[in-house]
Amino acid sequence: MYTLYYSPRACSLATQVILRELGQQVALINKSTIESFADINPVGSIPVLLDGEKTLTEGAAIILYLLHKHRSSMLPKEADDYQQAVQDIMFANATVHPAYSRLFFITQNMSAGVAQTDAMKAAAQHLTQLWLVVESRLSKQPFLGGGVPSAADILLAVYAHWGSFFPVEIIIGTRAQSMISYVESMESFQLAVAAEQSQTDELAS
Ligand SMILES: N[C@@H](CCC(=O)N[C@@H](CS)C(=O)NCC(=O)O)C(=O)O
Repeated sequence: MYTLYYSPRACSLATQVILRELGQQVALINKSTIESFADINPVGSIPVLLDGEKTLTEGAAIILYLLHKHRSSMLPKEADDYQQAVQDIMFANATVHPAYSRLFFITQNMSAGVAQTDAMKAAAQHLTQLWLVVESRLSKQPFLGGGVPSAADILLAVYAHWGSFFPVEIIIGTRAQSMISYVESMESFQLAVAAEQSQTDELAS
């Protein structure tokens, strides 16, 4: 049994989906319920995963660890396929995630006005470019993982939702949109969202 520290609809949702894809049990702890989260992760970010005595941080590292440990086909053995899978995970986690994080940062740290609007537009344009890269990758296959969703597809589907929080246009092509819709319809994804929601409802009552 793993324990996952999460925030609703944050990147930790992808970790939970992947744990479910791997058939693993997971207990969820909402970060907001922890008084001193810095004691758990001094960086302050989620996901944080507890595996027995071990405390794991950094989303991509956690996912690679889980795929390796549970011998998942989402982490292929053959060198070229392995390299592509890791590159895709890093593209999602280290390139697309921070590009979305910019929107949160601008909203939280710049006063409303022309400068903020321009910064938001520039961030959205960058995201549109990144989704074009995804669109191009999907010209020959439905998922970054080929015929089936990979960890990177799951990460991207989680991030794509964040665009709806902001008054900007981020263009996601039809192939990427189909990939996202498929991942969102997966049982593991639906159960993960429902598990977060049920805790949120409990906290509110
Ligand atoms: N490099 C970290 C960054 C993770 C990250 O930015 N997480 C966001 C949520 S998606 C976060 O924890 N933000 C602060 C917060 O929610 O309080 C990782 O990949 O795990």
